[in-house]
Amino acid sequence: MKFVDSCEVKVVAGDGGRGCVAFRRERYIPHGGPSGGDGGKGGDIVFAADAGKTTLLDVAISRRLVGERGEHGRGKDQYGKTGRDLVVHVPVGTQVFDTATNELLFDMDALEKRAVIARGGRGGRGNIHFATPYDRAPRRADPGETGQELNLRLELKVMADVGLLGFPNVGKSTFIRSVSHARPKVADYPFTTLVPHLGVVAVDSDHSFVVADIPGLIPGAASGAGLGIRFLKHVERTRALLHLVAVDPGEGRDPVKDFDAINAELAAFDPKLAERPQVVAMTKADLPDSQEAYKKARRRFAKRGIDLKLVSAATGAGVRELLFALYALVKKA
Ligand SMILES: Nc1nc2c(ncn2[C@@H]2O[C@H](COP(=O)(O)OP(=O)(O)OP(=O)(O)O)[C@@H](O)[C@H]2O)c(=O)[nH]1
Ligand SMILES: [Mg+2]
Repeated sequence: MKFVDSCEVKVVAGDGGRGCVAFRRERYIPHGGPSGGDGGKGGDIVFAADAGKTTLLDVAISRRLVGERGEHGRGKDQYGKTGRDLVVHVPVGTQVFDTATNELLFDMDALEKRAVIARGGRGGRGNIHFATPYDRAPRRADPGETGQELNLRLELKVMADVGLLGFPNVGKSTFIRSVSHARPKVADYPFTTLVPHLGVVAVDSDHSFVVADIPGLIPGAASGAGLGIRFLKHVERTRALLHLVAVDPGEGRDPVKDFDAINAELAAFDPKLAERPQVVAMTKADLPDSQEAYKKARRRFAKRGIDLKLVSAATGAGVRELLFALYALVKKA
């Protein structure tokens, strides 16, 4: 499935129906008076935040969202039917901006949230409303109001409690697979994960939090290296970050340097994000190399006041403690 997290779309709510000019014509009732009904209201454009949606793809494809017109009023006092609302399902976390002013109009930041994005026009009044003692046969009716029209930019920023950070291949996706039902692809090459994935982690039977797996970062990401920092906006709305480091045989990387490099990219993207509380853990504890490296790295992290954890998604070692530490941070924030 294609992941789209930003798009432009024009929304046009339905026009109101015309009011009607008509007169009552019945046998034995001369001068029956006006009987033109009102036009119906045009349909609204409504956005609904839907847990089942993960991409703005369908909105990006449609480009124009149009509401149904209200029916025109008719004779015999008949009012036109209201146009049906167009309900558009968008992912939770979609922000709606006015393209012209760049103003944030709506933030679909909660499940089941609904917002009327553009209002349908009111129906015009039919001539039954215009009779007066001086004019008992009015030939006047109002046209329907036009529906609201807006050019919008949609930006999806996924809503998660914890964001996963780390170099490619450190085991971010393996970790999220081991603690949730999320199924991002895992492989032994960098940039396996190409789009964000969300996983719900159950700490116990009634406490859970949401983790977002994002594509790996490398030095220079802020200026576009690797997959860049395009996906960092998806950890902007998290309360805490889980920063994973690893020592892979043959790659000659250093956990402390990796940690600093990624934090530098984070700060380049958004200094506020760099201050978000982080839990730091070394992965792949089951590999003998990791256990060796952990002892040294732990001391170096301790000097910075960081308590480096050690986990293995493969064996599950250390995972529960890590989840509790994260949950505590999420609760505190
Ligand atoms: N032995 C061992 N291998 C692991 C563990 N976690 C991950 N791996 C391996 O490390 C490799 C990379 O894992 P991924 O989960 O795809 O890494 P990632 O951080 O999501 O990588 P990108 O999506 O490319 O950024 C895979 O071959 C995994 O099998 C672990 O706990 N133990
Ligand atoms: Mg991955």
